[in-house]
Amino acid sequence: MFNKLIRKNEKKINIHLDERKENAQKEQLPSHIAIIMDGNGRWAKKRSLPRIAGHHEGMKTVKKITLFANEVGIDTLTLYAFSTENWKRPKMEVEFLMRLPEEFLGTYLPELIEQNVQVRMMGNHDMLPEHTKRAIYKAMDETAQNDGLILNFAMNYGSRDEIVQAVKRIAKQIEQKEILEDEITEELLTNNLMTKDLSEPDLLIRTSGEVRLSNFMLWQLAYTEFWFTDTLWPDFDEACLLEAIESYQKRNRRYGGLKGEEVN
Ligand code: V07
Repeated sequence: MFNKLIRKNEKKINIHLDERKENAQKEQLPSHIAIIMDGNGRWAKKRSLPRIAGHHEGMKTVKKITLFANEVGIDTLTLYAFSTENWKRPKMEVEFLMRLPEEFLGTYLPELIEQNVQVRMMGNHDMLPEHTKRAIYKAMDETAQNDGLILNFAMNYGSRDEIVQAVKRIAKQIEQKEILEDEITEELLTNNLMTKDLSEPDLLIRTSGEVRLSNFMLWQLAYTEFWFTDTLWPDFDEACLLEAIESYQKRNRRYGGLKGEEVN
């Protein structure tokens, strides 16, 4: 029993990354992967570095995972970069975080364009500093014609706020007699969310051992498979992403082609 387990593990380690990638591509891939990129501060603390060093390292992981997800054939990657709660952090840390989109795009945008990636953003833009918005809008603009991976950053995003905004918009449509109460459906609410142009995530990943949603895509994750790992975000790599995808595919296989939800 244990020997079998050990052999299985060794086999897994020994299979080259490319081979694992190719095997994953033979089966149904998650079309949309969403990630809560946790553990940057802890990564830095372990090395006696300031928290911002962890954020900076985490930024490099974003680039690595984006290019790999694109290579594998994932359609959409949504990354939780900055939550509405993150404003409570020390001013200096917030200022550093707000510089990261510029640094990221300044360094990597040419390669993202070359790799056909489309940059998008969801969240409340109003409160973001001008310099942050400028960099992101420019990237969105310059990648709008691409048709590869959609790289969707959740910036100043909170899911309950997103739902409240959607409800307000619908209320206004009713008030202005554009729709009737009976026309309020799940689909209508879905179409008033910030993700209206995206599919729902098939796979949610959260790193760093926390097992919470933290106000992330509450509506959109209703049927999503969750995958949690103790790996800290700056240590997350191609093999980790493949492991999450393999786990997703194993679960999918277990449903044995059953369509729809089996709740009983
Ligand atoms: C941030 C690095 C990843 C770990 C999580 C916290 C720190 C990339 C971006 C980004 C955002 C928008 C964009 C291009 C890049 C980013 C923030 C934090 C606020 F268009 N990484 N990263 N933004 N971290």
